[in-house]
Amino acid sequence: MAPSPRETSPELKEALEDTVQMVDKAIGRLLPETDLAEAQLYDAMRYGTLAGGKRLRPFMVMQSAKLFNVDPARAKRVAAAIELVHAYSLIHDDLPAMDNSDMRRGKLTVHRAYDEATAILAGDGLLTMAFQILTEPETHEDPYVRCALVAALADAAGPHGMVGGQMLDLIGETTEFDLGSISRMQRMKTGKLMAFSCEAGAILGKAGDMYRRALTSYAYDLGLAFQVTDDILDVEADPNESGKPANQDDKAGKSTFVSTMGKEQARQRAEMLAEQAIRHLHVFQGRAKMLEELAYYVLRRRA
Ligand code: GRG
Repeated sequence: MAPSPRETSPELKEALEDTVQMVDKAIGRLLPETDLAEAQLYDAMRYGTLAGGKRLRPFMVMQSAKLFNVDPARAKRVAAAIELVHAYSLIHDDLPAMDNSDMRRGKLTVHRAYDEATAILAGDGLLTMAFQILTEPETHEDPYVRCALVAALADAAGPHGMVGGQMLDLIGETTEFDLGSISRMQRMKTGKLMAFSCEAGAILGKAGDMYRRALTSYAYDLGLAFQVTDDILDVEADPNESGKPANQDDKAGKSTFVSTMGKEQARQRAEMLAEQAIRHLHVFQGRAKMLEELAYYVLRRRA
């Protein structure tokens, strides 16, 4: 019997596992153990990036790159760079000045395992390294492509994207947000980096606008479905599964999709967004099966 789209197919499971291994290997190579005097910085960077994490964004890069026959060695570098940016965002998000979290991925957060200053520097180091990777000729022989990758990552991670979204998230602790404001905040905070992850393959493959737009539209809908699911998980997750405490949003006084529309409607909204995300991929005429399945996978996730 063919697996229902509500179950993870063996192909997706294998592809996700392969991505985890590939990213761990790539980051291990980028951040080797060292006995330099500043070794603590590298240890904290390794601690914050290795062992744990679903590697969803690298998966999006690898899958979108495949659609345009991009050399996987190049795609891997971009995938690793995006994961470094993602890891930096989590390390800084966990800091006392932000979410003040002790646990992430079932282990102590970087500032609790090391100290606050080291966590700030580890995040800074990861963000900076990501851009360095994109500028290197091994990422793409065409400097125009490298430049386009740098510009798109800066847009996704900076004030127009993740950093701006994080500011709105903090403002949301003291201001009531309506559904439109929550959606905009999440689009910037998590959607933009996912959109870049999907678009990266198209940039590397010098694909046309129609394909780039299809991939970013897919990612924005998937990103929102992911975030609505995150809000549901926050109220019902078992900390043993999710690796972090439950009800953090409510404790921080944040308006979420669940607090504004209720759990059932939020669940329906997530399903609707996942289906909408998949429709954007129709331009690939069935060649983007793994990305299609990923849209349902984010709804089922427990961590
Ligand atoms: C501090 C600049 C700065 C930005 C932080 C992305 C972000 C902005 C904060 C993350 C906080 C958070 C828990 C958001 C909910 C959605 C989210 C991004 C969850 C973590 O992403 P996953 O599930 O994580 O892909 P793993 O652990 O699998 O890598």
